[in-house]
Amino acid sequence: MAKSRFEYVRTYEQDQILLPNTYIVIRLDGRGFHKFSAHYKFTKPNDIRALGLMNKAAFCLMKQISDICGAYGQSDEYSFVLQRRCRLFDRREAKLVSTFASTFTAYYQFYWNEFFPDQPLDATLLPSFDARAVQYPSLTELRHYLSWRQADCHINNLYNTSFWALILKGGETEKEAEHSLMGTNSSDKNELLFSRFGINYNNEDPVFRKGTMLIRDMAKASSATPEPDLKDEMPLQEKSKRQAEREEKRRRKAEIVELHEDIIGDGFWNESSKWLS
Ligand code: DGT
Ligand code: MG
Ligand code: MG
Ligand code: MG
Ligand code: MG
Repeated sequence: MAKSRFEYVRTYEQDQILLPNTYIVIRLDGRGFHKFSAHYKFTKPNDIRALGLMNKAAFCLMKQISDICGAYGQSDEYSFVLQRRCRLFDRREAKLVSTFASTFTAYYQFYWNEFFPDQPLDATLLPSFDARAVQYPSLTELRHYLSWRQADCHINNLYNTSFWALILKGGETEKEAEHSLMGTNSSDKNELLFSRFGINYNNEDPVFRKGTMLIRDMAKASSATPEPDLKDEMPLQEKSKRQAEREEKRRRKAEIVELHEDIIGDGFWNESSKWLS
């Protein structure tokens, strides 16, 4: 095809390519959800509808993009883990983060009515998400990354649960509640919840305490369709292409499992080979 004389401007485009053989994590975070959650009257400290909608959007993104092996969400954020050998969009950073953010946002808006039937979205305040990509060289850093996000979930949730109990059950003002919690550690908050409000923090909904981990369970992905043996005389390139297609098919078929459990300790990571590759 003939090129126009304007074509040269393309050379000004610069693709940032993410490093090969690293775990790519793409974290999305709701833009201005402090205001957004107040506008749509999210319940405090946690709104199960809002979390359900986040999980739905994340699940749909995982269904659509089979390179995602797992995802962890809490509050207004979701982190998506790509397989180490992922070649999606030739690992172009801008293409990855913009596609993830816009696709996730599209699903979030599409399913809004299902989770908030009494509160239609209003064009003056629509949900949107930012996105960033981080690369981790080994399983250790990936594990520490996900642990960091779950620890954040725990710390915030314990604080918010205590804060809103003091206000909603204890009749304190926001200022007073803030003052009451000043300088308290975790066990102080657990004790306060129990002695003053009869709340055993450990009995709170795990989706609030632990967040949500979605894994693509490859162990359950039966290679249901028995593949004929690849012909020995087949060219190597053709062979690996066929293998990649087969792998892709398996990933698409695999069940996506939703967990609300500890992802910091060894238990979860001893089983990680079934979703991480
Ligand atoms: P950003 O991310 O810099 O654009 O600003 P924000 O306002 O989104 O800040 P961020 O992401 O640090 O904090 C999340 C906000 O969303 C925080 O103010 C609490 C709110 N939020 C998230 N989930 C819930 C919920 O289930 N219920 C309520 N009431 N608020 C929530
Ligand atoms: Mg922020
Ligand atoms: Mg946010
Ligand atoms: Mg956030
Ligand atoms: Mg295009």
